Amino acid sequence: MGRERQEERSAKDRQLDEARWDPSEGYLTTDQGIRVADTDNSLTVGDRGPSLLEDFHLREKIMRFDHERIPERVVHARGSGAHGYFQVYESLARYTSAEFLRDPSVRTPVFVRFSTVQGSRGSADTPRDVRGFATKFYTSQGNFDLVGNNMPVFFIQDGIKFPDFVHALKPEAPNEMPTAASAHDTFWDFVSLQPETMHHVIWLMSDRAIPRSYRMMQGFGVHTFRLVNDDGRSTFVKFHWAPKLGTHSLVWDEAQKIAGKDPDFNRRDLWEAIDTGQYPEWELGLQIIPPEREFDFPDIDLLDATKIVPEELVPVTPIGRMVLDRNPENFFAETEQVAFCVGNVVPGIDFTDDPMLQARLFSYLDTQLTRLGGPNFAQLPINRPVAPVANHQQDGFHQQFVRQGVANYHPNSTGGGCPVVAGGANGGFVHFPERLDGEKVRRRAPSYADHYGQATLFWNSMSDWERRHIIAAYRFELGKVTRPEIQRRSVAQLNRVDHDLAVAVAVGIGVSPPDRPEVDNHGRRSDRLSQATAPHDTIATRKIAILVADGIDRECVTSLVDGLVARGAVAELLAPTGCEVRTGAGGLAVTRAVTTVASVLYDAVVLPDGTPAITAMRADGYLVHFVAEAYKHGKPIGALGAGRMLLEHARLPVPEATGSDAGMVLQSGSGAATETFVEAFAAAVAAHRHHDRPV
Ligand code: HDE
Repeated sequence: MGRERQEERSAKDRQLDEARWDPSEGYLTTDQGIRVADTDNSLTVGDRGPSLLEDFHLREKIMRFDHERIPERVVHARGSGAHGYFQVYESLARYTSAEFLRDPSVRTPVFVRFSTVQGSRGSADTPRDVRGFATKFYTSQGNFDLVGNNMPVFFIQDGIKFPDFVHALKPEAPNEMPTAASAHDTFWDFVSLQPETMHHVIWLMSDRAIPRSYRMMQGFGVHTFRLVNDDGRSTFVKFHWAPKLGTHSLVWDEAQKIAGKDPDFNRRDLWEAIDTGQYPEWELGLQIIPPEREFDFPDIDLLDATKIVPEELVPVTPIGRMVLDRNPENFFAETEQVAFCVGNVVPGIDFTDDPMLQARLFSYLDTQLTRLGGPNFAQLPINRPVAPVANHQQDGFHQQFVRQGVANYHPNSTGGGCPVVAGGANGGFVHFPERLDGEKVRRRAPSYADHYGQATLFWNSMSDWERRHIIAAYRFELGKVTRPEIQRRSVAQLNRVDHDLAVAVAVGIGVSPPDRPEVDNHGRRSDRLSQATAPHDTIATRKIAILVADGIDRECVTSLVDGLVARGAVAELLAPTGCEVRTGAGGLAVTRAVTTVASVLYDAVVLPDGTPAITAMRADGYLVHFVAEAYKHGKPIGALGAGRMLLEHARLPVPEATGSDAGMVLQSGSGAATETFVEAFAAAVAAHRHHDRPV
């Protein structure tokens, strides 16, 4: 759908045309192009006799089916992708020779894949987990892959620990449990023995680990990278993606229920937003650090992936915009076969000596060999650069091109010396000539030693409700741990982050709380870390359930829908059965039967006026639960006229008459929704969740 809408088709899209095929016309054939006469009956001796080996169609059909699966990604197996474009606001030529960052008129095609980390390919979208945010930029100078996450730090400092970390995180070896969860012994055993994980673990215990939508989460390159300009000057940068819709999360109880009600929740959300033209958008920003400032930040080594550089120290400079405007046409060909490699950089972007980044430079290229069955994975349609490819790499499994001529070596005269080696002057990639001197050692730098300070910074920066959620998350996770010594060790580690946090968690899991702080809380904060301080100013694409039944007030419903849709929200009419409900003014089409969905799949609920409808709803346990559950999850609830009767029936605290309180918005009297009501309700939806409600 999005493809037709695009004003101009990108170079990548035109390239994909070569790989597209449309099965909507022509005859069914075998892989050899032979027309098939019958695809429903095997070739047998007589009607009930044995099948014949010569049935090439049967053999081919079954053989192809047998081999449809490829190995899933060893981490980040569950994911969803989309196409789009990136455009820089103004030239960054003073920092980089990367052309896509220098020409504001260029729209660079991108493919983005979002993912969870722990679960298998078929696991639910909403576990407590880090989310991957990987972007492939198809630039005119070749592919640049920014393979990031939705959290700005990582669990470990050195890539050599990654296999240990992932083994501990993944389902346990004897029984392959738990799926898509970190709440188990081996994870907490590892992190409590490896204190460098403390900072990332507190992010994982925060609401960042349960994003409401891929469209509503930040992205981070995590490592410090370099930009290098035409003069060879290097600048350190950290990449930040900021979602246009703000950064919003689910609540934990809701996330767990969604995993059952709609395991594809985040995937569906991304797909539907793009399909309906509400294109997700992010702003790319850079923290820019000149080389002379490398050692200006006490306790922060720029090469340590467990540390952020607080935005108070280095603000984020917005540099461009990414829009995702087209869904994949085939999940396997695009989202499954896309191969991100951290080592894919273009001239003007370079690496640093972060030992995590260096290990990743090997891992991504290596893992694709197994996953995609050989070394030619860069020739798969989704992975092919739009820049020309010409080299002497050859052969291997699944080679797609027929190379011409004899010159498969360099230097050659048989091919006129081609392809020509560019050198730096003609746009060849020249590695930044970093000056290095040192002994070969296996040793962690002393500048990586502070494992707790930034976990404390994160904790200090949270609002009250965010802290409550973090405590509840630690209690949930450690409460599932079966070995008391792991629980005790985890509490002891928390006591180095913050004493009150450690005590609150200990009490919740029945471990004796520490009697005094292990270290004093340094008291520093960074306000940008809290989701509470982020802007809450739009209801675009929020999903609002309007509960209706026979006898609902039509004018009230239509005015509500009009007011909410005009502000960009998605309003759905949910009724006891599908199709339509009766109103005094004729039938009213509904979106779906309420029993096919649940409150956890919506951002807010409205009960319109209509005494007969509301009276009937009061007798319907599913609907009463729907509203009570939405309340429990802090969601805005609107009620007009008779609608308040259902709130009272569900024993929810209801504001007196017209007015709003803690996300409960009321309009008394009958008739259409007033502008005042819609405005107040929209403000409550924009605020997202109302966590300070009495429960
Ligand atoms: Fe990955 N990671 N990773 N990772 N990672 C993979 O590559 C690895 C790390 C990230 O949608 C694998 O193609 C090592 C940090 C994303 O296809 C594998 C280390 C960050 C994705 C791999 C890390 C990430 C992956 C598995 C420690 C955030 C999904 C399949 C040195 C900056 C990409 C694959 C997609 C996937 C290795 C740490 C992000 C095994 C060794 C830090 C978003 O190569």
